[in-house]
Amino acid sequence: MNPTPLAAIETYLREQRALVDQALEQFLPRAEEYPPAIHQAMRYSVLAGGKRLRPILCLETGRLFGGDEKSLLRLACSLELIHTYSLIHDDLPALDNDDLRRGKPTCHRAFGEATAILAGDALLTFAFETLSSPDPPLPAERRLRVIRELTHAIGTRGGMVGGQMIDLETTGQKTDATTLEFIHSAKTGAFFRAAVRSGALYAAAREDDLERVTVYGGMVGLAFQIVDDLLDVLGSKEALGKSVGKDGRQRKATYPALHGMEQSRRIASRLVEEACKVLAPYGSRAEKLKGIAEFLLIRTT
Ligand code: GRG
Repeated sequence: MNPTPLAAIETYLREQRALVDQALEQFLPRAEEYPPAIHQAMRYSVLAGGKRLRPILCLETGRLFGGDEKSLLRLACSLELIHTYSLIHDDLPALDNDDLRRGKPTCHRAFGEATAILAGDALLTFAFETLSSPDPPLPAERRLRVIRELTHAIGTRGGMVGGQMIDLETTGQKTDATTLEFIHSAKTGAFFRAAVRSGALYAAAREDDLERVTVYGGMVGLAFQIVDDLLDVLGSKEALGKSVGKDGRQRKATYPALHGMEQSRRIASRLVEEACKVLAPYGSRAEKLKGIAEFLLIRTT
């Protein structure tokens, strides 16, 4: 009997996660390497789990355009290192002040605030050390374009830190739909877009292909964050491995707060539908990317 599409995508995601986990385990500095405290904190947060969605999107987009698996895996791991840095810093007392992440005490809870700040810094730095490694070889120009792509996506101008800044500034205030879309697209969407774009760039995709995956990545990233907002209301701490209900308590700008639950779900579904349509020219070769997008709508973790 053929597995249901949902079971098939779940199996695929599990396999891909294992691939990324194994590579991360190898790339990260050993826990006993001097100075051990920082390496232990880095490994603790990265290897605590996580869905590895950004690396998987990057790998799958790179494969779509015939990218080399070994190079793509290095790039994919760099994305996860950056993502984990953002989670560690986001959880700090000065920001979200969270105790739980990926089902475990947050980095600052486990290692102290100073070490957690350094572990975030170290992961961000290590991501670019990993990316700039000459093994496997890659034309320097292509590598540089990817580095520029990622730095822009996590920077201040329409990227992760910029989105986070506006998120902070608007907390507790009445926020309009345009500002909210900007916050989500910058804080989360830009990095999703960079995940697929960097995979495509590594595989030397053509500009028209790059444009298609850019639209896909932005829409999927925004849909992901809307579902994240919904899960903060509907999800459980046990399944998500992080605290829930915080957005409402902190009076954060979210889709459910502004548009209501039903309308937010509809917006997310429409984004995923549109994102999948953009991939139509690739036919069944883009099945996995479509499956990942659809999975994001029904995720509970
Ligand atoms: C520089 C002090 C300082 C802080 C920066 C960059 C930053 C703080 C925050 C980034 C914004 C951020 C953390 C957005 C959250 C996006 C989000 C919903 C993350 C959760 O992603 P999942 O569900 O997590 O993919 P897992 O654990 O599965 O990897």
